[in-house]
Amino acid sequence: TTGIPHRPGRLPVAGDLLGANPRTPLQDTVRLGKRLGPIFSRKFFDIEVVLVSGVGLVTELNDETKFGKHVGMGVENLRALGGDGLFTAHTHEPNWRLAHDVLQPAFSAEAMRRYHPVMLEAARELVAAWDAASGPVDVSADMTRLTLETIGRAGFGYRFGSFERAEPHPFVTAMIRALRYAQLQNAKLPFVRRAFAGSAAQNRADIATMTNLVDEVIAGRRRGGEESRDLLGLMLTEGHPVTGERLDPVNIRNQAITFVVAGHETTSGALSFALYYLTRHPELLAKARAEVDAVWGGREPAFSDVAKLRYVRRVLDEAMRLWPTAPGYSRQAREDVVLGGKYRMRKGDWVVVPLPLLHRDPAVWADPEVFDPDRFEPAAVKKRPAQAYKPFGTGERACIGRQFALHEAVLALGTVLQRYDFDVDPQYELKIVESLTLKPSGFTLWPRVRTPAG
Ligand code: MNH
Repeated sequence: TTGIPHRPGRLPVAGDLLGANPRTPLQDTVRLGKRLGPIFSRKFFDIEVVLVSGVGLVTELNDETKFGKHVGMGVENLRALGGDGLFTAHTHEPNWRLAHDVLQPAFSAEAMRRYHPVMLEAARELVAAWDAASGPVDVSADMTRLTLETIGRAGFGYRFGSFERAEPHPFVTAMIRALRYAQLQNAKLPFVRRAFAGSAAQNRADIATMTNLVDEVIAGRRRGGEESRDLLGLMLTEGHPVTGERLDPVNIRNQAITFVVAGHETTSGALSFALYYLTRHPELLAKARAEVDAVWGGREPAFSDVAKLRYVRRVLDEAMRLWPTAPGYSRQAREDVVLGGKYRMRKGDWVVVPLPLLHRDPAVWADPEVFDPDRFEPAAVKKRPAQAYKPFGTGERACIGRQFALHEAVLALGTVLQRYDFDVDPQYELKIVESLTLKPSGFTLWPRVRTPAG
């Protein structure tokens, strides 16, 4: 497409290869987008990707009559892992609609009520670990422990035992490598892929590690025969609400892997970023904690207490504005269209929406780099275009786990604010690792149990 800005000094064959770091494709895109504006392209050899982040253009892209989800870039590379599971399925694959309809009840308000006790249980394990800490803890690692225990128990009745392990669970180690491998398959130079992504054999082994674990969990449930209305229970026993059609065993395995991965990796990052920003802004931390003290007092929250933490929720919303941990999605034209009255797209053409840039669109957000949870006060939200903030994606392919993630995250953040003061490392500067998702790297805090008077 002509007329779309790109990095100055594009090379005839290699394109925009210079200045691209295979470890940080998203952060490179953000840096570039701040200079190039609401639509721009990046080209590597024979592939040119168009990135769209202006709110006007994104509003058009989010119109479901004109565009739909494109399984592309990182998501397509995950098909080896997720197959036709919900996240990696093409919308036209019959298993997408079938699984979506079968699993929807697992994400109802009533279902959240059932998950609340196991979410509390995981939060208690985090608290036990932090109470025992005799020095700084790795925040991203512990948030991953928390969210993995939560999805394991709420979804599958399975304990990974993350808090009893010094190292991450083997599932997590395999998953991180597999996600990074998928991300790196976008690199066009074979030696870059080899140097950064690890080998295809390692990737096969990692996928086998994850597959074997979910196969074991599923087999255990089938043997045990007990009824449960968790995710796995629904997949094994429920048919489609209208047709009665059931999920097949291969698809159930794909869904299980999908839900363990999608169900913890992004929530963990969101919690970590929220704690990063709160501990950098003591006045905001004090405000959030005052809310927890006022609403929860010294008690453990009941289900209905969680949603009452309006300010804590805004802290998470604002953290996901700056660093949405699933940092983008792709949209594909259903028919020939002209985007923004200017950019011709044929049926099937697709573009990427880099969310950190949408969430910094200067046309919408004043001082976009400033962390300010008050941006999510209802009056402020009402004044913004509806499509300006999309951390959970858009349309029928938007995140099915949104309520699950938010209940879990508000509960966990409230719990640690209620219980701890934090010693920060004043030297730390935010460093973000990318493995399709985003997380703070090397971010530590020393949690100190608050004195009762405080
Ligand atoms: Mn989730 C889809 C972000 C938590 C399960 N999720 C998406 C998409 C985004 C997203 C963005 C759309 C991607 C695309 O269009 O290609 N998800 C998040 C974030 C969090 C999150 C930022 C936490 C914070 N997600 C969760 C949790 C679960 C989950 C928790 C499960 C328990 N997400 C999914 C599934 C899909 C999805 C499944 C795919 C849904 C579909 O296409 O039908």
